[in-house]
Amino acid sequence: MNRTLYIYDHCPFCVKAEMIFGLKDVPVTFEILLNDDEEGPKRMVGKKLVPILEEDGRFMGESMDIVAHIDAIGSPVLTAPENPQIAAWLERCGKISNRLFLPRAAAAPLPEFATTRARAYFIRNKEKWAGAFFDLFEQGPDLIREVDALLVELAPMIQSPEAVNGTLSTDDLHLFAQLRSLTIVAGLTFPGPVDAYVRRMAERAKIDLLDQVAA
Ligand SMILES: N[C@@H](CCC(=O)N[C@@H](CS)C(=O)NCC(=O)O)C(=O)O
Repeated sequence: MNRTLYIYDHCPFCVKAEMIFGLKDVPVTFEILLNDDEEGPKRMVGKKLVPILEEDGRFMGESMDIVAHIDAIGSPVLTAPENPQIAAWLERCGKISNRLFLPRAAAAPLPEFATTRARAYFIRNKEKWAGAFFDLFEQGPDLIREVDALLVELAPMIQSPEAVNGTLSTDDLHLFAQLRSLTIVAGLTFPGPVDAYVRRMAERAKIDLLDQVAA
């Protein structure tokens, strides 16, 4: 079976889908699309959204559908129940972290922004709903203080660097995707258990963090 996962490197939904391949050692080719490529995704799934999984010429969208599909091969690895406290934390953190993440992702040397047009497309689309990136940079110190406080709250919820609830669950996909996005923000302080978790999960899932391009 030939599998290709179409992604953007910055995209947290894509990270969730990428993780299941790494955690289960299922062979896959990652193909990073240009951010302004509208035709490619529309041809595959009828809308301009990634991740998209192609299996022998058949296409599937929706990150968590892809996760469930791949986890069903052989023995599932996402076996622990979710902890509602993690979802509640993610809900609170997501609103703030996007305002730190998006302007920094837009400036980073990521493959989906390999052309000037692709980067401009991303900036236009994201500024429409997140606000002007320059203004978001100006708010950086306040936003960093808020996220630092949330990361301190998260630390005691992490049961092990191997899995937030002790054994792998879908919480690990949602949480790692969020924390990986935050590694692009220079000046945040990851408390010890959060730092150990994000680094170990990156190893287990075979996904690079964004700290090399942090700003
Ligand atoms: N519900 C979808 C959401 C996917 C999604 O929002 N993907 C974003 C990238 S993070 C996207 O492709 N947006 C269109 C764009 O960036 O132009 C999923 O979980 O797969």
